[in-house]
Amino acid sequence: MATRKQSESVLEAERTKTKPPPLFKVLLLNDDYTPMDFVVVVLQKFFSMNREQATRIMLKVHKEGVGTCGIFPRDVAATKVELVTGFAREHQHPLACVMEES
Ligand code: TYC
Repeated sequence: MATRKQSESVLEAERTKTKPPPLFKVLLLNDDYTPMDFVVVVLQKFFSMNREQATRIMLKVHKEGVGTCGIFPRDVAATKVELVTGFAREHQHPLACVMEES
């Protein structure tokens, strides 16, 4: 039978080991073919941005090669990457959307 002290130290050991779940950045990469207007639509549709925010991020990606659309838990980020990639391919655009641990 564990004493109160013993069970408290087990609880403490478990609690101090617990890490917050990792977060992932969803990134858009530049390419020479995807129309600017299409990228703006993607940012509005999948990342809840207004037209001004979406245009700012699109231009950043266009000029710098990469830009962050948002930061999410793993499963949310993975779903966004799939939905954006599917939407781009449906419209025959090569737009690349990836995730990385942040
Ligand atoms: N470079 C593209 C063009 O000139 C626009 C673009 C922006 C493409 C952002 C992809 O993630 C991207 N039409």
